[in-house]
Amino acid sequence: EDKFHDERKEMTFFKEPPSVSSRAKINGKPVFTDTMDYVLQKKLRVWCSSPDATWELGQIQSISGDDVEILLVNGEVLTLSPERLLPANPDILDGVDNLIHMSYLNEPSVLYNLQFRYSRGLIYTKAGPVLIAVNPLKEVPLYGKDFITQYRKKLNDDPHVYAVADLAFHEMLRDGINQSIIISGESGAGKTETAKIAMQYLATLGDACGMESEVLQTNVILEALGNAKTSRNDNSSRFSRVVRRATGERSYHIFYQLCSGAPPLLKKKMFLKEANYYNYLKQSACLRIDGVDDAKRFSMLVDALDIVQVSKDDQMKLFSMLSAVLWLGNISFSVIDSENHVEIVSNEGLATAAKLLGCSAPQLVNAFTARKIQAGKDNIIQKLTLTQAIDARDALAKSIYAHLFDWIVEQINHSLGTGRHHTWRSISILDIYGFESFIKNGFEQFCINYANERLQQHFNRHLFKLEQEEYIEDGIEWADVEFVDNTDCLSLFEKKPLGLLSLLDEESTFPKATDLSFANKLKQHLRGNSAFRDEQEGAFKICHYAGEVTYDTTGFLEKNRDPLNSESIQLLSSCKCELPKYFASVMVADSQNKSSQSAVDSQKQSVVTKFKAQLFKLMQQLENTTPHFIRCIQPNSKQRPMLFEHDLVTHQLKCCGVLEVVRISRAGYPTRMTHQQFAERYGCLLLQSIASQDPLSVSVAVLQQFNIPPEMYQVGYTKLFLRTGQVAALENGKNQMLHGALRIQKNFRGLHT
Ligand code: AD9
Ligand code: MG
Repeated sequence: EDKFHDERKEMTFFKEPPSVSSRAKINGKPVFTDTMDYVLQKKLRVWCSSPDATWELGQIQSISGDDVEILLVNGEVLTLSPERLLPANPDILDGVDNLIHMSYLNEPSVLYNLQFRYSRGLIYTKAGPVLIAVNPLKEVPLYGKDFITQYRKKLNDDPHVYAVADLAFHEMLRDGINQSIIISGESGAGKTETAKIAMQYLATLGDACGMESEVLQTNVILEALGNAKTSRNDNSSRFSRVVRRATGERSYHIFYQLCSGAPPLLKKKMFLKEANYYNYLKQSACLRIDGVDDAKRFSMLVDALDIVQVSKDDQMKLFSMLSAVLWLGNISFSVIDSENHVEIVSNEGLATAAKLLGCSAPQLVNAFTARKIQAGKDNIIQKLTLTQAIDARDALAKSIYAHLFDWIVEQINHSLGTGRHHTWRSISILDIYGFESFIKNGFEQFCINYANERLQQHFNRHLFKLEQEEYIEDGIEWADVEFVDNTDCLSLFEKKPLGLLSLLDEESTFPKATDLSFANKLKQHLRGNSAFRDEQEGAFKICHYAGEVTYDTTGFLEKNRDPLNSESIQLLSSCKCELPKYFASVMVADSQNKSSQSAVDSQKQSVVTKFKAQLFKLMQQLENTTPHFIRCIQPNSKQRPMLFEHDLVTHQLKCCGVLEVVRISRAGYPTRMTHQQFAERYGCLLLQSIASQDPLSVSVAVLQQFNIPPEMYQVGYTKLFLRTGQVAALENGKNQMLHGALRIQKNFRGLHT
């Protein structure tokens, strides 16, 4: 409320031409007739569409018939028909900090406004309740203690991540409800940085408990284990990539940090070699990141672990498991018969991995070369083929890494004492891997984009569906604002039995199935689905909310199966080292929690099934919070500062429905109170007694007494809905009365006209 009642902003709000509501009603095809007539008549500024789909700013010079003569900013004169024009905002509105204050809401105006601000270092802009953050791709002087103080004391009202964090904090205290800050955007758009900035602010609020530096240092640890270099982002938040990834990308940072930064004694203890000695690291032909010193990062990581009070003993356990993972990758196999069965080559990889895990070499050999199969009452030993053996080895490496990650998070939480006060209210910050569309997209992109699709649904639900449902339920007059709904795409993934996830799981259980047969199965069952497109052999296309992505099915089945066999679990539980034993016990406990299935069966749960379950759990947690949304925008595809590519930005704005959010916020009523609440709060301001004392009559009398214009509020069945800024006037009246100086502003309306 405080933020919006500045006078200039209210004035611009009312400059909105009357056609705005009719425009909002017609999806995709804005009706500008009234507005455009006005613009033509007054010879105002306009956006001219050029053949290459860009927009240029100009001023109308003259009109003859259907020809409009326009003087462009560069001095050129164009003659165009009115359909090629869109109204531009008066220059007094250049760079407004909330898009809802623009007189004319259209694509070029929004783009221009963001660019205007971006070029002045103003990377944050509000779109109604949503914060838009355009990645500066360089350091900008907007952060740190002084800024934090300004936002804490409300001395600065420029849009900022700090302001979002501050609002979340105060709403948590005011309403006693958990909050979430949900950050979304494409890969490389700035989500992780934004999350850290939000944490920085919240950590200073918690500074009273002396926890600030500990909390912030957790990022260093989590990024080392959870982030890696991709072609889009040198510090990308990732999903499984321990054993394989595209050329030119790296595995998780921590491996390279450990290899280049471990001091000699540690190196010796962990049997560490250079990064390029390990198959898991060297296979993607990328060991370094420009401008990053992995050795230095390693010492920063150790500092962070010390600050967070992960004991030296636990640090050693962490490093030895990482080293074990690397050595597992160096275990190799040789084929021994015509059926492709294998034996392990007895090499350094085998011996060292066994030492680090605390098991014997034969135990490892056993886990990777044979498996027990139950046939009736008997157990049969089946020898593994080369592919099966490699899969078993890689599955163990991945599983150790995944459990190691969970374990370190647990250690951190334990040492920070989180969870101890679980009755306290919380603010969750969500930063996930962003939407990805590469030239070649595989299983990793499939999972990442599915998660983003779910998150988009949550965004739509909160900003469009729930908001509009509330108006309609309470019977107020409301013209629906349409938005791009992604329900079809989500159901393409989740439908049973014929959705992408079910079909993938089904195919993964057929021993004879191949990636190609999976692709054909999809084509057979999903052709005709609006979000699915056929592609060349072995590929398929999904129409995501953020664009079409072609997926190559190579590796889908193997990655989805993740065949961690019972031998591997037994191996872990029989290890002498503490962590492998612990991981095995977690696996067993997990499966016992889920059902009466054996540990082995639960381990056979496919990757997408587990992924979906985790995603649903996350969404459920988010649903129990008040959300605050931040949309990160990537300004260009070259990771270069100051460069603003119109197509790319426009595409992202469309994907996240920015124009619709602004429309709905403008048309909407952000303040809602039940008749009862309103009457209780403001009834005391009534100067004359009224006949009926029921809450509705009292409320209406208050609104009338304050001359609140009828377009500024609506009376619903149970609630009053007020536009931005209206409550501020009533609160003001209340304060004045409390201070014994009540002066009713009879010409209240004058404030706005
Ligand atoms: V991914 O989906 O995890 O691949 P993110 O998380 O959206 O992606 P990230 O936060 O890692 O992107 O940002 C990418 C790079 O942009 C960072 O490494 C910084 O170099 C740069 N960046 C992002 N935000 C800021 C900022 N506020 N100030 C300065 C920034 N640089
Ligand atoms: Mg990230």
